[in-house]
Amino acid sequence: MKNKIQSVILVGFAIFFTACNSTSTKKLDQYALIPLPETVTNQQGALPITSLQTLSTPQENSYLAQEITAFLQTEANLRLAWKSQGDLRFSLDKSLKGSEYYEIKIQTTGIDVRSASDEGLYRAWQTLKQLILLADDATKLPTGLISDQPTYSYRGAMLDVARHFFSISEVKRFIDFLALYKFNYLHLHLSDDQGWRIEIKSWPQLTTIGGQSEVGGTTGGFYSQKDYQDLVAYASDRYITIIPEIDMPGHTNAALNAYPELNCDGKAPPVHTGIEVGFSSLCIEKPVTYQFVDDVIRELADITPGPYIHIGGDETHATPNDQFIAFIDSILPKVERYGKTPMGWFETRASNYTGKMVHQYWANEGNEPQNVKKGNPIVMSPSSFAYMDMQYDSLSKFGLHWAGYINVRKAYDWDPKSVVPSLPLDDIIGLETPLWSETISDNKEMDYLLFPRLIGYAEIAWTRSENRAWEAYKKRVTKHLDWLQTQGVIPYDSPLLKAN
Ligand code: TNX
Repeated sequence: MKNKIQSVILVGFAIFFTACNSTSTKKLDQYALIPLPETVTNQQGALPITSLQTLSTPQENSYLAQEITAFLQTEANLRLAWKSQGDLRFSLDKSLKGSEYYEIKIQTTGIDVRSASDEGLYRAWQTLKQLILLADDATKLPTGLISDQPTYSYRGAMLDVARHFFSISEVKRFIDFLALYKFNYLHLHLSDDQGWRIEIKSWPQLTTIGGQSEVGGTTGGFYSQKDYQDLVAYASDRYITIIPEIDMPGHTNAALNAYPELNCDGKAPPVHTGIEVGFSSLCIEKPVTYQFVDDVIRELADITPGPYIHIGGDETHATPNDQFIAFIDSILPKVERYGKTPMGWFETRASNYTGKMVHQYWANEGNEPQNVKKGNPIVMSPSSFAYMDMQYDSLSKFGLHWAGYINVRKAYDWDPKSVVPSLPLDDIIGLETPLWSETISDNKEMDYLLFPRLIGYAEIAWTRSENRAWEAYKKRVTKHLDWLQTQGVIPYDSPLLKAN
């Protein structure tokens, strides 16, 4: 009997301790944050979430304040009132270095977030958001300090809305994910052989005719300039800059179909709904081509507040090389004339343009052209590591595999500065992960290619390479996938995340 009582007491203690442990707040450095911050320091104690009653931000009615208020109401049932010295305080501190550097101090009485810029405060808020979303016990937060900053100033993703059209709301949903993972550029591939997606008022048939088609023969679509500006503003609230791309002189069948005069023979080629590339070219010799390019760049620059316009320039197999160089040399100054910095795929690196431009590396390895201009910034999108449209493996439902398969580990285990050692590494400003859309046409199909890989690219772009390790990342990304599934995302189910 005595023994029985003893064991009941022992079991009771065991249950009590397990219960305590499971409700005790996990330490700050045990949270599955992605991208992993530069430093996380634990302190004793916890902050009860309900003690957050008031919020302060540099501007009372900013988008930041609205996002915080709405999020905390939905996720934690808190109704924060704005106050100049709130319990949750976001403040600008010009003594801090680096434009996106931020510090978060969680104390038992409140939270202090500081950065030299509004952008830094927004990135910090994404970290806090993740702490709340990933908490085991959502009633409190562990105390401690986080200080953080990005490795790269350019952390981009690209969406091809030309092969298949994606609606404004589909793109906004994509932007929401980019924001949560601290991306700061969204490159929109707005034109290709299969469709032209942005209204150009001086050349209306680009969209009334060129916007109607897409891969597979289904109906495409296009953004009015107003739609596009709405998207730009939505991204800009989240400190994401939109980079519009008009791909030239190749990848132009939709424009050539809409305006026969842009063809050397004056005849419109048929609509293209397949996925072959490299057969179309604007007519390099005709003056009307340059009028067309000028109008397109001018209208695009007018509705694009960001610094860059991407002029494409890839895979121009239908344009003789000397003509290609002549064309690129003559259009890059137009971008500059309309107040923007040109960006181009790596083929444009052979241009004689002497101004500043950004080159986007994409080839498998070393397609460094002769006559290279060093010193211009490079964005890394190596196709065999960074292309989200590559299949994970031979069984993948969507995607292509011309650059090989990219499983979740391969997508994570590379570094922009070591993947192509022959490049001038100091010129590399970051990475961009493109999502070409030959094989996908809506959010659901897109999610399969995006997740989990997008999350890994976010970490490569932000977190220092010495702080990144696959085994630890694997555990963290699993938590994110659990959360994403509660948001309706069906990610690709990677066997690599199950293996020990
Ligand atoms: C190559 S990469 C392309 C695109 C295709 C993509 C498909 C590059 C600059 N051009 O036109 O959509 O492959 O993976």
